[in-house]
Amino acid sequence: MNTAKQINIMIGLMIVGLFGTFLYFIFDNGFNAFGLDFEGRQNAAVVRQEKTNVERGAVLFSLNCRACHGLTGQGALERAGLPGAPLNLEDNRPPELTEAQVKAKADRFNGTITCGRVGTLMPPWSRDENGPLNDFQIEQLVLLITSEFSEEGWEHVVEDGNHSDQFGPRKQLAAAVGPGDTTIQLNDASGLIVEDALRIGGDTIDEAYEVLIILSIDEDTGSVEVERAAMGSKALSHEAEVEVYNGPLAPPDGPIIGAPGTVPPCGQKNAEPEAATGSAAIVSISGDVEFKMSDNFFGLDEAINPTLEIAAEDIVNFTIPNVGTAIHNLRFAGPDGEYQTDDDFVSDPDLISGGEEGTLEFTFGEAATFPYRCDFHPTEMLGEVTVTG
Ligand code: HEC
Ligand SMILES: [Cu+2]
Repeated sequence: MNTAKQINIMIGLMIVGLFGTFLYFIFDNGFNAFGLDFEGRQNAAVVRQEKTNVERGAVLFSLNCRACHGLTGQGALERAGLPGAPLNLEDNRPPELTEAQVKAKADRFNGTITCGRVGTLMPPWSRDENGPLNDFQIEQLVLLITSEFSEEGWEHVVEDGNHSDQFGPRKQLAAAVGPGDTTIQLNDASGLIVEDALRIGGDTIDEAYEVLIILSIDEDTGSVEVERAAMGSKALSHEAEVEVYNGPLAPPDGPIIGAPGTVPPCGQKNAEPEAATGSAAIVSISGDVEFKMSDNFFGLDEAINPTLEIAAEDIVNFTIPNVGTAIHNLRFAGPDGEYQTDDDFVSDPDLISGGEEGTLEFTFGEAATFPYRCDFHPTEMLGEVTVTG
């Protein structure tokens, strides 16, 4: 072998070696160029870790948070009267949010879960505040809400919840149920308890469910007398053989965190005493009106939750800034006096986060009186509008 050949072989081996190192580098770090996107070994590990944490957050949520925030994490959007804020929202995660926005939300949610929220039912969860969860578990819950894998996480919440709400042995409807029926027929009515709640439907996030309260049980025939459309749910039709679940738990009705006279956690400001001063005020409005939403009341100049007076045919253009931190909205029941019906007037958007602003154009042709409210705080943020003829 002559020297020239040896040199050629050496150069060849060097090139092979360099190329191998390059391949390993890509394998380790991932590669994203020329429109190619290869997830490296390190990135894959990070992704796997995040998915695992979201999943753990889902299990924690299903154990601790469902009574107030709902079985799907959608709060009042899932069922009227649930006190917890909706958490399962596109607004709370990518791609809707940029990385910086996700970070800001995550910090705020971490603070809320750690310390609770003054003036609401949201309790403090961290060990430092005598709650049951450690910092890492709180971080996993925040990831459930704000991760790019949140959607899978919420599906996991529903699956996990359905599993734990299953009766053993499983219970099913023995016959179809119409929305007006007050007796349902089960394959097996053993083990049920009068006054407990049952749930029918809700197998997936998008499937609505109804809550029924047990009034009496006939174990021999499997027939159960029920109160329909309980706990803010609506009466639905149910097919034969669908699963009947146990629960849900009713949300507790107290204590309010940092209520006047108590010490608020984490040095939060104490709840503002109810600013009930002008609550009976009647305010005549027309044209452009700023109707503020605070935690948790509507404010128009000095008046709190005022009775609004609007002349028939007048057009009122509401600007509705949310100057609080909770989610709010504005909904007029419309002339039928019922919420969630076709003649409602609802703010656009129908869910306004803290710091954001909505609008609503209101006009109605004849004399009428009907209520308005915030869907998320229906017992605190409410009032009436009188359209004068
Ligand atoms: C006793 C009822 C209750 C329970 C249980 C509960 N929450 Fe809440 N949560 C609330 C209420 C009420 C609010 C505040 C709603 C508002 O501001 O109007 C809230 C607010 C929040 C917020 C802030 C949302 C936002 O958009 O500002 C987060 C995050 C949250 N809860 C997470 C959790 C998690 C996680 C759990 C379970 C570990 C949990 N909550 C358990 C009642 C509850
Ligand atoms: Cu509100």
